Amino acid sequence: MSADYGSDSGGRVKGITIVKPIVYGNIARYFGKKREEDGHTHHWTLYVKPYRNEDMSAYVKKIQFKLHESYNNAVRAVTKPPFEITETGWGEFEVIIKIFFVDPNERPVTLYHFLKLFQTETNLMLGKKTLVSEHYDEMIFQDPTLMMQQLLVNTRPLTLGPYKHETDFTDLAVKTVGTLQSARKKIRLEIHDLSERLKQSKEVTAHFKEEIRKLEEQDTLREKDPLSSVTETS
Ligand code: SLL
Repeated sequence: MSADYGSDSGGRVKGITIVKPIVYGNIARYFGKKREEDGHTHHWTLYVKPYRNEDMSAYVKKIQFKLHESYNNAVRAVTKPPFEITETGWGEFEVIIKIFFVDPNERPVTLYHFLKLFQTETNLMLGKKTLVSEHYDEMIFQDPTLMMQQLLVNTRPLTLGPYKHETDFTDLAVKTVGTLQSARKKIRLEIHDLSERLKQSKEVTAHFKEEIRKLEEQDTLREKDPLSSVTETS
């Protein structure tokens, strides 16, 4: 028996969302001096990794890295893990990363990463030799085809041993929650402050409205009886 997904569903299973967290970026290391032949100064590796220990090639067909034009074959494609490019160079530039999926119905995901080479002053003082510039992100698959759903769900681990990242993302998540909480508190206080000011302004407006009303009332009285004595209001 064949399942009927409806003529306009493109074979997609409705109401399903699968999230795949990833980590992408680069690490870099200074040679220690400038290389005579080509002026290169750094060694770097650019990558896209799964956040969890899984073999992404089950559902990723290839990952394309578009490097700076000064590189030979600036567009590099990697079809199996590790999805990374190792090179040498002298300058920083923006990389366009495009992830293609096994299911051609799935639109490729594009990421932008600024390939960093130069350490910050602080890291240099701390004696950190390897620069790490990486980001956490999530690929979201909305209503994937049945085939893609199977590929996304039935993945195998990438490594048998422990799997960890350069960045402690759990720690980063805790810190980010803290930052968000204090921002929320600050905004709450600001809202409170502004509503107080609004309340005061409303009171002032009401007061003046009342004054206007009184003056208009006097005016009307004067029109009706111009001879009546007018008492000045302050
Ligand atoms: C800059 N806008 O001027 C950047 C460009 C280019 C980086 C950086 C060497 C390539 C090669 C290389 O590092 N290019 O010689 O193969 O800083």
